[in-house]
Amino acid sequence: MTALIETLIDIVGASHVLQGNDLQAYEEDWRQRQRGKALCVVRPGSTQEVARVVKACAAARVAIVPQGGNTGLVAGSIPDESGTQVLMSLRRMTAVRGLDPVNQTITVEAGCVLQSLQEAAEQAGFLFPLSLGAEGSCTIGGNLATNAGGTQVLRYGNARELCLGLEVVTPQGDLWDGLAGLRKDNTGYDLRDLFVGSEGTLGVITAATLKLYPKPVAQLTAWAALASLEDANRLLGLAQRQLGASLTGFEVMNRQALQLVDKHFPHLRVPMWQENDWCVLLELSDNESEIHARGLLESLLEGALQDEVVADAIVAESLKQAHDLWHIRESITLAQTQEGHNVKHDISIPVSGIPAFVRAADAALRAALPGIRFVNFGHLGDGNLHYNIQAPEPSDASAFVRAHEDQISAIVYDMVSKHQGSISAEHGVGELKRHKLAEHKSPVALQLMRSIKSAIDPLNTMNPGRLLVAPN
Ligand code: FAD
Ligand code: 2HG
Ligand code: ZN
Repeated sequence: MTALIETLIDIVGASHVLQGNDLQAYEEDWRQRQRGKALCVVRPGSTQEVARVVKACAAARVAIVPQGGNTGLVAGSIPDESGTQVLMSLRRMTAVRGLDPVNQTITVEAGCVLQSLQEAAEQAGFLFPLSLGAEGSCTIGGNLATNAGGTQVLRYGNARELCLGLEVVTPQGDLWDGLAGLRKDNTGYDLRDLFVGSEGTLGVITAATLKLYPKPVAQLTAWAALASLEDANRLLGLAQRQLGASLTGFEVMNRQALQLVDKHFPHLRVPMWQENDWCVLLELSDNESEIHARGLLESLLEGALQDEVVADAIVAESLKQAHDLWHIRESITLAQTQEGHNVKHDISIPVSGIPAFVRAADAALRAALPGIRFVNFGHLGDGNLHYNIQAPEPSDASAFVRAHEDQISAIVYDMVSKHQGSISAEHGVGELKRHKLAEHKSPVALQLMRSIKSAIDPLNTMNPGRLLVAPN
């Protein structure tokens, strides 16, 4: 091991090979659910350095765990507890390599923070639409490796749909340059799509070419209160019919989610949560004018109020008010963290089935564990709900999660399967859900996934033990 560390120091320099006890930020997951121990943290500064590090680790049969912003919610970016894995942080690789305004693409290195990428696009008059609560610290490499979703998927798609090309270092340390920003390319298996969503198990993403969009002329945000998820689906249908592709976001939040934001961040002044079971945040992007956009949104909401689909609604009067409303939505995860450990389920169901799913899952869980709190929110337009469970009040949240997580998740995931859903809509599988994946994915799908893994990474050195568990 000492020889490997000396080789790594030769490649990236002594100041970029970190060892010792002060590696908590790299070794602990964002939710503080798990902590591993790395042999060392290596911080390459270029694709060539990544390739040399991977080659050296492969020669020594040492596993690599790639890490971007370490904001993942499934503990996929931290090492195991063995102290033998090299944690590779991509955070030094932040360059914007180029922007092609005619092709409407931008090429960036993997460690570029999502917000910096959005800003680089904006400075050139474009929109890079991927948007999520962790955008100030997650990296585009991590976004692609998890196929991240967020709040604009309804209109622009998830990270996969925004990606036109990748540069990847393979587990053998070879470089695949697939960066050309082609919108059409039918030359066999789609390698790009294989690496997107592979959670560091097939190689290290070092750069990407991504789609840009013209910046909308106007963006408006509305907040509406509703009595039920059925009404939320009705409003979604009306909005899709009346606004078409201008509808760029449609988020739901239940009362308990907003109550937690109100409790932990009272200065955010959450509207309408006390009197209503559900609230919706809607975003409209328009290429004509703000007056045009406001007219569309107001007529949608007036109709919905008249038909009693919504109980109350406001349209943000200024950019600041819109930003404040989005901030409330993006603060739910943090409010849940403040409240204590919780059980997360990032599920997807066909949109039409969401109300029935929530009714059935709520009833089954209430019967099993009276007093638990349902913190539900998410991207209703994508059929993606964060069906999260918080311990009853008052109780020791960590002890509750330790004692009941498996029981709760088994009930929820069985219900998801009954509703033809997925147990991971956007966060990925990582360490936390790999056993659940093995239970809920078909044997044929799992076998195909294992074949791909062993063909590309026969030594199993890329993020081993994540995503897939070995067959029994
Ligand atoms: P990390 O956490 O560092 O890594 C995630 C996975 O990708 C790991 O398996 C890691 O090994 C792998 N990986 C990282 N970089 C590379 C690379 N260069 N090459 C190969 N593999 C790599 N997710 C959503 O989808 N939608 C949301 O709305 C959303 N909101 C969030 C809000 C908050 C407050 C937080 C904390 C998280 C949220 N997330 C969300 C989850 C998380 O932000 C995303 O999964 C994000 O894409 C992870 O990026 P990262 O750079 O932090 O990756
Ligand atoms: C979001 O949509 C994220 O805010 C986080 O995906 C979800 O905390 C969660 O469960
Ligand atoms: Zn989400």
